[in-house]
Amino acid sequence: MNASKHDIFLKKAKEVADAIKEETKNNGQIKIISHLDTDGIAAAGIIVSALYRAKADIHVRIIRQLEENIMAKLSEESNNTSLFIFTDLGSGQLEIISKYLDNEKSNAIILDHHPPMGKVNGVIQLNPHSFGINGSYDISGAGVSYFCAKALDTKNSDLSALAVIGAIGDRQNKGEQGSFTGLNTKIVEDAVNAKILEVKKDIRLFGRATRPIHISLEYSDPYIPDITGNRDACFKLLVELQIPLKKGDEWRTIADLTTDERTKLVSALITRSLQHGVPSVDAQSIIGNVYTLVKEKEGGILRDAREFAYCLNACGRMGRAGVGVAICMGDRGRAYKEAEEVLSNYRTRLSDYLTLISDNTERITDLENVQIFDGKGLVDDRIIGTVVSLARSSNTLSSEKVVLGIAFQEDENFIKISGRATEKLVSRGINVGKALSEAAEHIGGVEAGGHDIAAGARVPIDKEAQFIKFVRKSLDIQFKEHKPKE
Ligand SMILES: [Mn+2]
Repeated sequence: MNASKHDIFLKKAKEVADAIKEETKNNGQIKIISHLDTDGIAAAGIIVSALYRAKADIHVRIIRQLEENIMAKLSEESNNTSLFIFTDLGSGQLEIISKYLDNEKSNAIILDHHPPMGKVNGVIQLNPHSFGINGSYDISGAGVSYFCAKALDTKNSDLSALAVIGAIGDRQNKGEQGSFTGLNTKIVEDAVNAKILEVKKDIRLFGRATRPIHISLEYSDPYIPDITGNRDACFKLLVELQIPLKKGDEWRTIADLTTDERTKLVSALITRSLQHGVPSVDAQSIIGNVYTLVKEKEGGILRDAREFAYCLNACGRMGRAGVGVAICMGDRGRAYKEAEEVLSNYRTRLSDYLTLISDNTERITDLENVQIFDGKGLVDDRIIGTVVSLARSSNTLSSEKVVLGIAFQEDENFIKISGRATEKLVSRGINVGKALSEAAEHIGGVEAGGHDIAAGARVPIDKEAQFIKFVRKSLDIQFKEHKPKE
């Protein structure tokens, strides 16, 4: 059953690739428009690499959201464009695209995994949802782009690792022990066969290959009681377990641990979680699949797939998406250096913002099921979602509620509202994307989109109160309908 769904999807990918090939023969300009997050940048990197190899004339634009004014501008400045390719976005904005697309002059192809909204003619769309394939977990925007690139030329199977990174960026590795499901497993297979990716079981902590062990523990995800967010406790635990923190002058990383040390650390972490009432399955999830990009520099920022994903995200959020795309295209010279700088600036900015939230608690509105942080004039709209999620790990915001972060958009006539749930809330049935979309339907001029765990909306400033009222109402109903399981 599954196989046939996949086969039909792959057949469609071939059709779409043929349409792109046809276009490259006409020597027209191809404009690629992609989303600002990890998955979007990876998706753009894949398609740009594939088209660059096919010697096409390409332009790339990375955007936060495909809003009507952006689409209007794009079509205005695209006199020579014969083809638009939208990656990791577009399916939710079919009407906007068709409204501004001049079918006489140019075609449009959408490679997306967000739920399609509406129907239009004249737009070619490759989307897992159209084939009954789950777009939240089984394939990402980068994955959809990858299958299209591979259908264009089998040589492009070396771009598979980027599709794995995109899927990690969208947190799709939610199978047992951090494994992938559905079409994503095929992509992992391709990357392993191409000898660019290695999958093994290890401690799933961030910064496995780059950060001191106690820092990896401090930033642990999954959450470990009394460890996550508590640097002193992390230090103490390692001393107790007699695990040396340094080798000579250098900090050791998780990847440096001996087998014995690893076993000791894992069992201590699991024991601690269990003692604090964490369900066994969750406690065990500290061990799982880790994905290593074997051709990248050891100890570097791109060696671990999760860190590679983090790096692309940082590039997008810091307004340096171009650096991210260059990294995806294989630039390990200038772009790599720039990415290292972007990462370090990003970390500083995040910690500054966290201080800002705890210094401005009067901007937090605490409701029964929702917490709202008003970051207008304080926090950049590209980063507000990350900041409110992070504020949970330092307990400034609640992990039991949906959090909404608000920031001004560039022109201050609009605000960005980022909604974040948690895995626990999602497993209960809470869906932030649904709440924002429902509210948007009630109020004119709002554009909303996203997933169950994370979603965003662009709201005219004078509609803020009204919009939030609807979001709250929708979430209150969800919380009532999906009571926590005992
Ligand atoms: Mn995506």
